Amino acid sequence: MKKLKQSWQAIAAAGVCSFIAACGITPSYEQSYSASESEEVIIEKAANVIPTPAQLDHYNSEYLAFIHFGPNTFTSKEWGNGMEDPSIFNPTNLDTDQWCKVMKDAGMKKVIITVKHHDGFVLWQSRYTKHGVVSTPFKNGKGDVFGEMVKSCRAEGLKIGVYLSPADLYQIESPDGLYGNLSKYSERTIPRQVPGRPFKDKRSFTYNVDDYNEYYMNQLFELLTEYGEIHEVWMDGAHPKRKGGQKYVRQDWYEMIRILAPKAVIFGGPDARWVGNEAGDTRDSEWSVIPAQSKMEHLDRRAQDMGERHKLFAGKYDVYGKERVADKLDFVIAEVNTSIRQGWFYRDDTRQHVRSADDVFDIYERAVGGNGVFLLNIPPNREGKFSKRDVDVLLEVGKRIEQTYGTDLLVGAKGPKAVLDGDDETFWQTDGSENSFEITLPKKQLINRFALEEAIATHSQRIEKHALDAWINGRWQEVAVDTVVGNKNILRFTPIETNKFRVRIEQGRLESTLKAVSAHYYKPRPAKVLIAKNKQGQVELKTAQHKFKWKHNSKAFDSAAKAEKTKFYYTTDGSEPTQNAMLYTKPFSFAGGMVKAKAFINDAGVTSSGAVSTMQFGIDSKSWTLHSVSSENKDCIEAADKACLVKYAFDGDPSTSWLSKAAKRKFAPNFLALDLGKKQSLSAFTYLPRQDKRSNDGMIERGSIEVSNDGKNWKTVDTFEFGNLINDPVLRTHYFTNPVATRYIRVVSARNAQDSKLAGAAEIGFLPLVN
Ligand code: FUL
Repeated sequence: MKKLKQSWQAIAAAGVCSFIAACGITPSYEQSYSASESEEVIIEKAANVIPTPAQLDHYNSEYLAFIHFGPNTFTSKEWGNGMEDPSIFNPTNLDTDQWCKVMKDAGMKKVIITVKHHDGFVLWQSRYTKHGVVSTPFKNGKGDVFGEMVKSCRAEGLKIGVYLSPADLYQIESPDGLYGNLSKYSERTIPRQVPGRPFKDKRSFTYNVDDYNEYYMNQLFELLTEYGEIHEVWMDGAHPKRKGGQKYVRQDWYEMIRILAPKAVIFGGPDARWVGNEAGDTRDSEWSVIPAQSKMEHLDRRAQDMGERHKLFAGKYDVYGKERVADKLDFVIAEVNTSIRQGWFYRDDTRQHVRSADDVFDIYERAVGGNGVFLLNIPPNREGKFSKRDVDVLLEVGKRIEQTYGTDLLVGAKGPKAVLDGDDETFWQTDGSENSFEITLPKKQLINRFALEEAIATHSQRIEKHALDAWINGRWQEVAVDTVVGNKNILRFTPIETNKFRVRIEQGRLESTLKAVSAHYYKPRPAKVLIAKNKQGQVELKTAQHKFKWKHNSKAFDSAAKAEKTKFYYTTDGSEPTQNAMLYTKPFSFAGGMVKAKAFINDAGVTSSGAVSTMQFGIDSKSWTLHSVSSENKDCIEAADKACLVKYAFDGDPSTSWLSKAAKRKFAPNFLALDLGKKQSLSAFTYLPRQDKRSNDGMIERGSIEVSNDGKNWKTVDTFEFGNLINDPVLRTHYFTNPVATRYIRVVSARNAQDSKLAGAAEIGFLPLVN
């Protein structure tokens, strides 16, 4: 076996020809290419796309905090409309010291804040708009939320990023708004000088821009020059609305950012990308080297296989299901972004679901240990603080990260020095014949996590398949098989006791490298309880399965899991389940309402409990009948099973959905009316948008609820609004202002996401009024 110990400076000095199969292709931040090149050349190029220093730093940040704060915090909306009165923004006790201390203690390294969300409201004292903190009672209009946060976080050593939404509803909706105002492009100086507000930074730029692009760049200038080093600029791709064919001069934005914030990565641009969902899901194989386009408008990728060989060979990439031709291979890091709460903004401290520590830790391991970074949103409350529920989870996760990954159980082990010396510049490399190595620990250890890191800084991401064996009962046994590694891959498995590991690289692009490996132990906790209705309509409690990506093949590994004596306790009155609550023995009938459940394990007299699971069940839809519907798209060709029929909106199956035809007139909107069988008392309307991702049509963003006692005369009792349905198509709940008692109920759509003419639903439901 050939073991290399090379620093990357040495490689540069030696020239790359000795390290890659063919000469001519040198490691670079991007490689131009086309599908007409041979597969061999394409793979060689892909294996030589490396991250920039800013991207490496981004990877090292690993666990990032996201802060969504603004008018929506005070209106409980996911998306504002830009016309909110700024005076509603009034945090009574803004405490950014608390945010930053908690984030630091939680193990986070960088924080990104919505200095401007889609509503256009700005959290700093911008020279270029009054729609922001300057027009609020907060500190008599003199406050600077961003400035305060920067100060607090610098004190904790946290890096800073800004979310500056390109979409801007205030600039769209207000009469003198700049967004899509059809202004002429002309040479303009950035920043535009404003009397009485000189800049300390005397640099300036000239760009050919229209009013809105100038506005956006002026604000970038303020943010990137007046608050110290900025490490990330976050450009969200969502657009609740567009106007006037507004285009963005993205390449100019990027150019200016590179100059003003050379250490920053640009999200939604050349450096970092959305993982493709907001639920904390991760890909099985996350490739950072992907086909791209030099003049890319916006990087928005949901395809699961975007970096796989066949995608590279095809020379194409998908944007919302549409194929574009690639002209380069680029290194773009996946950011797994999700919220600790249901929704991105704070709504309340009673109903809004907060993720458990188990859940957050699980996402952390899949994201950071899946060649990505983890961006977790914590929305401050109306006081301007993190609520206790969020703080408790964050600190618990921080503790678990430290306990698990703060100790490397391979310390003192024997094996290739390059992977054990903690030196980022040394690495082990396959040499074509010997593709594995062994590690011997000083003594047997209990281990259930094994982390591997490729030398991406010099050798890109190359491993396509690898496996881990452990010496158990006198022979090698495979404990994990996985695909890519990249920056870091964490293999998770049921605890094993061993003193010897073997790492095997099964497949790679050219010769693959590893610069570090480490082993860890995560104390197993009682599993999460899954609460769901079975086919008979009864509530069933089950143990949620860990999302381990591989299947081990040794029965011996199961014994620990089997020894777990797990019992489920549950409540239906909203209280926290304890061992005095109801003991689950078999599926039970339930008329609707809230079920909370928790697993308890009694092991040798010691009791441990898992996270609380909560499930809201609506009233039973079995006795409902369709009263009327505006239209159903019977010819729908999107699914062979005609998944567009109206019955699918209340069949209990989230994978099928109703899709209407286009509404004919504004005043004849799409609707769906139900006969609930008998008069029922309801507290909320629940809406699950289509889940199939084939198109964004048919998601009801705004609408009303009408009721009737005779099925003929209807009365509007409430209106609802759901933002961000396309990117986050999870179940939404609208609690009625006043409880509703009715037999007939009608859901009327007033606006569908992206102004689609079609309404639709995967599931419509109603929560019962529980006294
Ligand atoms: C989405 C936005 O529309 C949400 O409001 C949120 O900011 C999320 C991070 O990105 O696309």
